[in-house]
Amino acid sequence: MSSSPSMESLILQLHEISAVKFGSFKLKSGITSPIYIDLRLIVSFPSLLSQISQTLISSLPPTTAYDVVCGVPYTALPIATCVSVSRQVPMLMRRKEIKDYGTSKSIEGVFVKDQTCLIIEDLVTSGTSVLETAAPLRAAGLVVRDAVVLIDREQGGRENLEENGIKLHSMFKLTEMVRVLREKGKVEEEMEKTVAKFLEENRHVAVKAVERPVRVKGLEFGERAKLTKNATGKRLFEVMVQKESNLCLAADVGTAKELLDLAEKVGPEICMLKTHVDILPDFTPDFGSKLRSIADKYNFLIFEDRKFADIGNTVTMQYEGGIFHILDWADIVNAHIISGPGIVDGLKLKGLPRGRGLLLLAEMSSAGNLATGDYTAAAVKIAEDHSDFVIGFISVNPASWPGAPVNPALIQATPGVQMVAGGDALGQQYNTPYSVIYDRGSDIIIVGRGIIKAADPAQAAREYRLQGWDAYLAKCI
Ligand code: S5P
Repeated sequence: MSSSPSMESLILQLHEISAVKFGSFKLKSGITSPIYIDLRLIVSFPSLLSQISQTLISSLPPTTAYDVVCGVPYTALPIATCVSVSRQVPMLMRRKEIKDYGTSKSIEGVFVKDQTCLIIEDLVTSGTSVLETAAPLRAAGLVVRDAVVLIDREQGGRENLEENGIKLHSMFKLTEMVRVLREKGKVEEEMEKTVAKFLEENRHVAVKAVERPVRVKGLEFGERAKLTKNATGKRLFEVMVQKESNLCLAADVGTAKELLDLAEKVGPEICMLKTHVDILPDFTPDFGSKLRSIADKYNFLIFEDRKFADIGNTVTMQYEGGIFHILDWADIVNAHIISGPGIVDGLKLKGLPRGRGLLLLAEMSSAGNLATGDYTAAAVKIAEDHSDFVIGFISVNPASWPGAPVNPALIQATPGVQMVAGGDALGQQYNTPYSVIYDRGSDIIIVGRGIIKAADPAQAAREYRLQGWDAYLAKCI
């Protein structure tokens, strides 16, 4: 196959400015590559940047329809900007880090739900960065069907994106680029062969490492429901299957009224709603029964994130009494194990006769937390010893625990989930739904601000539910 003169000229110019180098380079993945491409340099060559942008957009099939464009941060941002300006197509920007102040938006720019967004990228290897940009765009209600890229490294990105409903269009493939450079006398035939061999040997390495780790087939939730000894644990598994949802909403809003409104909106998408009842200034004794009737209507469980941490005798009183009467309305509560197994005995005394369940905090999502190693192992031991009442764990990476996966009767629920990995200003650390469920071996994603702060929380919840459920299904195959 021969390349057009304009394409050849672009390839030669990229080589000329040293955006393409040959030798021996250690990549981020740890692999040593004979070719290195650094397209960040093109911002220093405005005429080349402009040519690339024009050629890139012209290389799309004429039938490709889009209302807005979005570049994958950061290298493709100037390319997307040039496309936007020259074609007069509005652009959106995806934040790599979500701010914890102001609007907390992950997408900047003006758009309308159901508009189609074209993703622009410089280089595709596994396709992960395109997917990381597509996820928040889709969560915001945009349609993403196509991505256009300058260079396809032919290492599985095309197939990976296809699986996620995105068609990849590339200006040229890595092998074409090297062939042109060899034909023009810029590289030796020997190097062309070395690159071809490297590509052959590493064709799907990136996808395997990033997206599809080899793993043992997971047991389905329906099967696991039969293994659990606790009625609430069993019900949670069953609700997940009935609603095809492994999404728990962390309803950390300002008032009880807002919380009940949100529960009405998001109810159809979730298997569980998590409260922090002590943050609600307008709490009234009928809060529990109001939330319960919404939970019954939409078939989800209520989890009060009380994080009990005291001695057994004290927690019995905290669970049952005070202003909140948590025992009366929460199906599930959770506890730290810092005080030892007595805390579980105390909570069980009150909770088990009412059919309630308990989650133990085996790990935490915040940076620098101390719930690691032996502490996590102790939580597993306590859970096993009380599996009539303990239904599972708050965890972060249960796939990494010694002897993982632990008892399949126990449920793993993981906070610190957003469409884009990152964190907030106060130490919270986020992973994506896919990595939490598929790579880290959890069952339930707990999502707060990713949904609450979205322009349309119901739509965002739907998107999280679909992603969480897809990842669960992938694990069962
Ligand atoms: O380790 C933890 C345990 C919990 S339960 N880290 C957490 O973030 N949580 C809770 O999950 C936290 O209290 C909050 O209610 C939710 C995460 O909210 P987000 O807004 O960061 O998604």
